[in-house]
Amino acid sequence: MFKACQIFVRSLTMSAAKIPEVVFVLGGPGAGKGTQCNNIVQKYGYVHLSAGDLLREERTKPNSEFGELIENHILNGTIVPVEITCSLLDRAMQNSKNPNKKFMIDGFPRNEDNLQGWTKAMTGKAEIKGVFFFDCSKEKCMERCLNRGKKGSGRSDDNEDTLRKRLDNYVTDTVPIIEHYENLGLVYKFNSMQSPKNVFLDVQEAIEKIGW
Ligand code: UP5
Ligand code: MG
Repeated sequence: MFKACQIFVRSLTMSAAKIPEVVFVLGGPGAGKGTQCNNIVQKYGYVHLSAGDLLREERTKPNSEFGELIENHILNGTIVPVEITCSLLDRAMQNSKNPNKKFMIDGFPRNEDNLQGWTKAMTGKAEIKGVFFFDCSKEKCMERCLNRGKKGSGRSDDNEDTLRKRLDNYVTDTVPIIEHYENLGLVYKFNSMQSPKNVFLDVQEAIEKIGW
């Protein structure tokens, strides 16, 4: 009888447990995705998962079978196959100790392969609350990343050659994904050419709108 009660209570708890909520954070290289996610972490305590950071971390693991492949993609500004990125994101979400279950997924999905892969693997496992789109000119993106490189970001892709490729791939691959979510009414667009402080004021308004 006691055992039956335990199972009943556990199943009640499981059905009441909410699935994680996700906001995708998109925009060109240097648009300020990471900067604004950090602001959100500080003010709201939500979880920031940068797909790029997870890939860079995986790349440096000595026993990773994907290290070389990831580095080649990063250096060429091309996009890592979704199976790798999505499994890193899924694992990071599952391992998160944060009780909020509110995740900002930064820099993903960046192409059709990412979108299809996420839909296949994560439907029913996460709810997409919105897409934050940081809109910034190509020139500004280039300038910010080059400055960051000069200040010693240590990122192998903060150089002019790779940045041109990153920007081209952003326009060809990622902009259509933003348009896809725009058609679903999920996009919140920010003018990311303003000061970081003013961008964050707009971000806070959007967070209120989605009821986060
Ligand atoms: N800065 C920020 N906001 C500013 C503002 N409003 N005014 C003035 N300065 C501002 O900011 C960049 C710099 O600009 C900083 O110095 C900051 O102080 C300043 P940051 O917040 O870091 O910009 P962010 O948009 O995060 O730029 P990042 O370079 O990280 O964007 P990317 O999208 O290029 O990089 P990411 O790490 O996501 O991806 C790197 C590579 O990984 C990709 O090219 C790809 O090869 C690979 N990748 C995948 O394959 N799949 C994925 O899903 C993700 C990545
Ligand atoms: Mg970033």
